[in-house]
Amino acid sequence: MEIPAELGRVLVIIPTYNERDNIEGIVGRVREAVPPADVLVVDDASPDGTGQLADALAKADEHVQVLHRAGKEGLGPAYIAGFRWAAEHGYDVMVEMDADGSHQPEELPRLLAALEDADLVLGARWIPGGKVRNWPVRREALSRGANTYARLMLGIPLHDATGGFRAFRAATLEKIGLEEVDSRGYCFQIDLALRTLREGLKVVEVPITFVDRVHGTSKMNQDVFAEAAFRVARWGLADRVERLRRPRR
Ligand SMILES: Nc1nc2c(ncn2[C@@H]2O[C@H](COP(=O)(O)OP(=O)(O)OP(=O)(O)O)[C@@H](O)[C@H]2O)c(=O)[nH]1
Ligand SMILES: [Mg+2]
Repeated sequence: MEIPAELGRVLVIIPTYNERDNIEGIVGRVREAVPPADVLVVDDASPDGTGQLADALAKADEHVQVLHRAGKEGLGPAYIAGFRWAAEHGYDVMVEMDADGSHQPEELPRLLAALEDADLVLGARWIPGGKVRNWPVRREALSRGANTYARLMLGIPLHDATGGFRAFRAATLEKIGLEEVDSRGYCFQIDLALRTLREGLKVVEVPITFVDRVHGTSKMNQDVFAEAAFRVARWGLADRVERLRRPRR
């Protein structure tokens, strides 16, 4: 499957923190799956040398670029820096993808095809056709629970708002006010999906098969979880208060 020409120039943004054993494989798979697309690795000065490995990949392939950041700030700020870089370089589509192999580059053509008729496409695990491979029952329960919580709290029709395999039109990112986003961990994903819906834009979920990481360690921790739980509650409550104050005419 090719990338629909109508979409324009596509940049696949891959944030990395200590992904030494994953970076080369994942970049190679992206290049093979969607040859016209470019890749931007956004590395937060990984102590394990991921940034230098990425530089070597960039040197060997003009479709690959690296954005080095001074230190670990979390997923959200890394993506925002990547989105800015993409806008400055004239890309029309920005894709989010993890470095650890959980998101399969071979599914990119399907995500991009769906973007022809959407403003944001979410790769979704928790819809018919979506799957997870090798995930412990505990992680699955946590992710399903978090998504149910977000759906009910925020009143949004999404089934996988926490996932990080997605494709935005550049125009979508322009409209949703990225400069106000200060979420860092998982809730960054919920935050962007919510903003897109509130702009009245079209969000489509496409089933994906999510594969647990084989190499490296997770950056998910209690702080990331608490940030998401707390912020989603705050956004949900703020929305309800707002609706009470401004009754529908
Ligand atoms: N640049 C940057 N990348 C990050 C940061 N935190 C996580 N990442 C990357 O973001 C992607 C998702 O992080 P993961 O650690 O895989 O998080 P997760 O998928 O919840 O956890 P796993 O169970 O390990 O899969 C990976 O490519 C990470 O290397 C960060 O602070 N800065
Ligand atoms: Mg992961």
